[in-house]
Amino acid sequence: MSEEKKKKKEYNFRDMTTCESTIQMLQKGASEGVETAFQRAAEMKACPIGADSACCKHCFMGPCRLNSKDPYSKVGVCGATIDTIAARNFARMVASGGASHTDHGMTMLDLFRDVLRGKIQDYKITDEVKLRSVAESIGIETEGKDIRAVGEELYAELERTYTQVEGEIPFAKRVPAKTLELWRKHGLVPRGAMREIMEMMHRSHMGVDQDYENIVKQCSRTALADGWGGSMVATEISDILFGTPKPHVAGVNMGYLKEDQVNIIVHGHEPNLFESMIASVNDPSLVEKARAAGASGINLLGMCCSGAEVLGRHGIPHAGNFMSTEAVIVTGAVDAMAVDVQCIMQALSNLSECYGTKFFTTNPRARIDGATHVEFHEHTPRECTDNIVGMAIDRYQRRPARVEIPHRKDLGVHGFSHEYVNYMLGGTFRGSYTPLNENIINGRIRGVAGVVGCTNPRVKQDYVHVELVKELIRNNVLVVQTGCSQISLAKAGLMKPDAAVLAGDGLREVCETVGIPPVLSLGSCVDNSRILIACAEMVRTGGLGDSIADLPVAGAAPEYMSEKAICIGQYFVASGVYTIFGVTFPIIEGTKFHQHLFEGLEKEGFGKWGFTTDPLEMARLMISHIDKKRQALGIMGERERKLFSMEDRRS
Ligand code: NFS
Ligand code: SF4
Repeated sequence: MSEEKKKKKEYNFRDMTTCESTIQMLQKGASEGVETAFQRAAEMKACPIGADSACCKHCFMGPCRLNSKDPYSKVGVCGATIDTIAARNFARMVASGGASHTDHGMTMLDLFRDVLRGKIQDYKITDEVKLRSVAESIGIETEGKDIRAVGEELYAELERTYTQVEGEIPFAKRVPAKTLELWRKHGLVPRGAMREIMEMMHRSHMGVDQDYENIVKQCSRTALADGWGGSMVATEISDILFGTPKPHVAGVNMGYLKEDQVNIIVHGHEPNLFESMIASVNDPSLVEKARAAGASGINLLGMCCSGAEVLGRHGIPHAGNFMSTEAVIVTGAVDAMAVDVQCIMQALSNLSECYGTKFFTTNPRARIDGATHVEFHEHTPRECTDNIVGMAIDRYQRRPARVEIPHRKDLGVHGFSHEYVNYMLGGTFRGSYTPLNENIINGRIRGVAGVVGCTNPRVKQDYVHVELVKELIRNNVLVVQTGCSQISLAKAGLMKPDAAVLAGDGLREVCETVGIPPVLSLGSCVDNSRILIACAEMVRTGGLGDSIADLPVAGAAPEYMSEKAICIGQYFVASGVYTIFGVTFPIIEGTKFHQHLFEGLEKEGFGKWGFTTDPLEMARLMISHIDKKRQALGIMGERERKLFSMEDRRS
């Protein structure tokens, strides 16, 4: 299409997103001749063979592509079948997604070690109680030892999560016995993540593992090294260093940008950058500098996952999820955007230039053409973040005239954690999951659903997340959330306690008694590990079966886009959870590989994968699964039988 035609093409942004602020900015952007991923996705038809995962470029006898319509009619030059090709492609997504989370976790662990040893002064151990409890959870004796000694032992143990050549990773000790036994039987208990990811890459090389079931085993082992390994380390160490989140009211949406202040957005995943930025924007000399430049202050906001972490930990406002990261630049009000790793669209660099926003990369792993690179070092973090604040102040003074800030601000409760769930239901002295389990057993709460993951321009932003969650809570399913999905629901107002009116009677009663919203915000995507811990705790508490696979729970990533999401899905499935994805699934329905992921694994005692793009169908599948588990546990009361009828509810 010619440039001319492209500019004239009109889009109905209301079909692309339900986020009012994003619509407003897409309209502004269109009138100014800039485009975002929404328009690019409309122009870039997804490759149908790639979408089906029916192509292979693992060697140069190919690349080979099979026939999506008749997948068994052809094989690759080497003879690889559709099952091998799709399983190997899937394996590499798991390896890449798992590598991202585990590398992030390792950065946190490096930081923890150097803080412990006094080599880093700008960060400290904030939550000693958590440090001790994490240590105890993996069998470290803490009685009578000082915090540094416990910390050193914890560090040495957790390092094994990545590096150990043989043996089980430390957090395997947190896995319910029956689930662990199943993993052992199938040879799935992870060694160090480095080894698992290496083996996964090896096995998916040309001419190595060509048995889809065997490939899936290593997919599970690699993914478990993320969920119960790298991601769990990222969460636990971040809590120890920066504080375990506690619920508090905090704001989400672009309305938190301030016309008369220097606006700085941190977008990415690793909380160390963000924590240092918090210190910088509160530095009196920098605040004074901003005032001298005519601003009334410095305003810091988060986006994506590190934003979700500081939203939960410190109540720093969050500007929006993944599909709003470009739209927010279009406000013209962002003086600086600092990014680190993961989910940073390359287009942000050019777009920032269009609006005069200063765009900074900070991590040696992630440079972007056109961005200003100010490298972040944990030993001297303020050098990076002070520098960025200074340049943001300069830009404030030269802000373009056409600034437009959407008004919308959405308050909600954020910062739930496994520790807090324990406390809120049981109280300080009898903290436990017993009340949660009891409410599940008596049917007030039908089950628990994790709704997580990205937003994706191939589906209407936020829409699937919100409709799915509304349907779940209406059916008394308590919803826990992480990542970009929780930002979708925060914008929809479901993280306010009064959203309990949207819940079914039973869930509503529990929420009103405890004073919580029916949708709990748990943090970033690595914080999906909080959901694993909660599942393990529910099993340990008793009455809901012996393994995670027995629990009346289900998971979904209805608008996912990243390989990290695939890895998360695989570790939930391997842990025993039915996990449904939306948008698209890289597989051909009806192939043996498909049957294995979507049915076979469950027969072996694991969870299983599901797929649908329709939020109500997704809710229905999750609820029937929850009911199937309730039935097996013998806790299917009259209440559920009645609620189960969708016909009833419709009439
Ligand atoms: Ni999760 Fe975080 Fe968002 Fe998706 Fe990206 S920010 S790690 S991958 S897009 S939820
Ligand atoms: Fe083709 Fe086989 Fe090479 Fe893949 S590994 S590109 S299927 S020849």
